[in-house]
Amino acid sequence: TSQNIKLDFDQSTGVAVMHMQRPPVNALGLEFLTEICITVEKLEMDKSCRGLIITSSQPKVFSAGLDIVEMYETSPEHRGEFWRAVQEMWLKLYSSKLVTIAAINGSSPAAGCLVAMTCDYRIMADNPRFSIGLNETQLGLVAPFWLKDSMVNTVGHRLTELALQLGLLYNPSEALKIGLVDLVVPEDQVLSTAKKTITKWCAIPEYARQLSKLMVRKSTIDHMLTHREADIQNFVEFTSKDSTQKLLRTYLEMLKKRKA
Ligand code: CO8
Repeated sequence: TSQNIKLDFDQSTGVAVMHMQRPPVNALGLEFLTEICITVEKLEMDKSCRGLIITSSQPKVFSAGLDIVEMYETSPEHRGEFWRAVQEMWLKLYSSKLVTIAAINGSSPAAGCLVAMTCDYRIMADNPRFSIGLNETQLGLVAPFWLKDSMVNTVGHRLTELALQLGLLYNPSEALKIGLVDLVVPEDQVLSTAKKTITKWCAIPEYARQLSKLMVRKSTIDHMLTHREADIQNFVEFTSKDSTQKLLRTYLEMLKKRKA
């Protein structure tokens, strides 16, 4: 448990529940990303831990994605460090030997969807107001190649083509239909269903399951590692452009206004 994370670890089942609690919308800032990485690392080192459920303490939002404030009017050095942390979180979660389940109890745009897609299984609340997807292009941004790869691995090539270009956000039943989530349940049953489901996953012989997971994901992970530094440089350059900064400012203003 740290500032932005409440961790419940049940010693008897070996399952940890990570509640993201960074008000108001679990925006993934540098510090929060680091906390998530450290939490996952610690759980992996604990031999009694077998599974991790990721969920949100915030009402209506799983995670609003990257904290736009980290990219707006910050130094190139800061943005480089920030992007490395984004990559690190993806790497840690995507390659985790733990069983991971996303209990998506609210909206999950952009990097919120990224967090969900790193998991082995996704369960979403049936509230039609919630949405999930990679909406980057709608902001004028481009998802990195490894996020695109995660999407391809989840829903396939053709649907990724549509989803990424159009920046589509899906409601829960649409997300279920395309396989972006695996199960949709009533809002008050998301966590309990996740706990039931993870028990089944944890009953599979552990070593065989872990090796199988890695086998399926390895080429995607290796590809990211090969191009990691270039990806950071690309992000820093892209976010250094006046045009990108202008987009980010407009988007931040739109978010603030929307509320009023
Ligand atoms: N970063 C920072 N602040 C945010 C973010 C964010 N991503 N999202 C919302 N906020 C802030 C709002 O500005 C608002 O602030 P304030 O209280 O000061 O006015 C506060 O959080 C609450 O927001 P809302 O009133 O909008 O809350 P709602 O409950 O009505 O809605 C949503 C929640 C649906 C999550 C909504 O806030 C939303 O749609 N947010 C934006 C989501 C989004 O588009 N995120 C994309 C981020 S970019 C990303 O993750 C990946 C980029 C990778 C490519 C980069 C290559 C260059």
